[in-house]
Amino acid sequence: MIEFPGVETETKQLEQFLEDSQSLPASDELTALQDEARQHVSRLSTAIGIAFAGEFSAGKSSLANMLAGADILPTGVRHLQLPLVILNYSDKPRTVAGWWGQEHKTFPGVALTDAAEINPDFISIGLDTPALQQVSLFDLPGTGVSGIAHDDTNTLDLLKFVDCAIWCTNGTSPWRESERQIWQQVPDNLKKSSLLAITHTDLPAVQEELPDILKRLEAEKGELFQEIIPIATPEAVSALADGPEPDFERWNESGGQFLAEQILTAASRRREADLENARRDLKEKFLPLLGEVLPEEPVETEATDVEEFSENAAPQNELLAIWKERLSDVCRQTEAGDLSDSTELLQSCQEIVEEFAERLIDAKLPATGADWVPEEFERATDLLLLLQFETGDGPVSDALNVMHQLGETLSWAGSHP
Ligand SMILES: Nc1nc2c(ncn2[C@@H]2O[C@H](COP(=O)(O)OP(=O)(O)OP(=O)(O)O)[C@@H](O)[C@H]2O)c(=O)[nH]1
Ligand SMILES: [Mg+2]
Repeated sequence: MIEFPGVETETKQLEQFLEDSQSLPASDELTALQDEARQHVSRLSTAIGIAFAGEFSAGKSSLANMLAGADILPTGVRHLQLPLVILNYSDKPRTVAGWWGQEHKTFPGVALTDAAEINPDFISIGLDTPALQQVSLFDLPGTGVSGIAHDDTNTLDLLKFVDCAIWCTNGTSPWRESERQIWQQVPDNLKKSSLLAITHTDLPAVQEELPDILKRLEAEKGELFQEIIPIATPEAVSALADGPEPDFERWNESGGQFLAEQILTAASRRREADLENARRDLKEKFLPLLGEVLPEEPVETEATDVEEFSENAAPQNELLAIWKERLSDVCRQTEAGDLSDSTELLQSCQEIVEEFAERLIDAKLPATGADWVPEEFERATDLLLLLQFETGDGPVSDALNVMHQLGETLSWAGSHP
């Protein structure tokens, strides 16, 4: 379902730094750098947090359930009063009732009612759903007119724990003044990676008004949201549950597909930013301390730079040589004007990665512990496909980063003893 840029290469480099730096003379500066490296490792191993926020009964829990692929969160007006509920990954299903700054209580399995009875500040439910390894879903209590949520915990405080938010607004009375007032106080960088979901668009009255609603909200959007997405949640849920194969047409029409894609995009971008930060610190702070330097970063501009960053991937090995050859072809085609737009460039990159994903299935890689490499190429294929549906300069620059990262992976996996 949701695929992300791999973090294995950077995590390995950070762990290697932590191991190798143990032999350096102790100093406060070294301890501070090691702490920073540990923070990067922790950040890269933590799922991206996605909040579902909005007023009472806006449809937050229904959407979170849909994306988790499970009917875990209660929905409807009469449901049990709940604090923040987090759906995250766990090998074995378990429920934790948590309090800020106090010891938590754990229940085996999904035990929402038992956990809610002891009045915790938050409840976290661990499920073995693979997608939750990448994203955690935060179902926030509904805000009222005052913007105050359950237990006086403010929505704005809870939003500090997440990387992206989906503000759910009920299409029957969308984007009220009370919602606007809360959202305006959200930090700008969260706004940039957040979506406004207009729910209940399956209702005829909402459908009728939708063109006007969208016109008004698009005019107001500005920097408030990355995207505005109408969604008919019951339609999307039943399209997914329709027989052995989902009903893709209904899934599309309900807005489910676009919403899932946009969440994926926002979350992948956040992960890419984490990776960029880790790479920068590795290159500028950690590795120079050990006398090593990483290959240069890709230049984040146009297609003609592909050749430039392919040059930086060293040392030579057979797979890497073919990889460089393919990238040079793309450069030549770009320079000759054969790739007329960014979609064609992204398609060419996707084809190359697909070819390598296949080559890698049977390849015996010389590096030890390189079993994850074919999977990284598989994931990159999906990501490059998704980037073709985006607009603007961002996708090309994201694709170049992905290609650079894969080149580094091949450089390592194909040449180490
Ligand atoms: N027709 C229709 N009903 C919806 C939609 N989304 C949610 N609902 C219904 O609206 C009611 C409220 O949905 P919830 O998902 O519980 O809303 P919530 O925002 O989590 O509510 P609170 O947690 O109580 O604040 C439920 O009866 C849902 O079945 C939608 O897109 N269309
Ligand atoms: Mg709810």
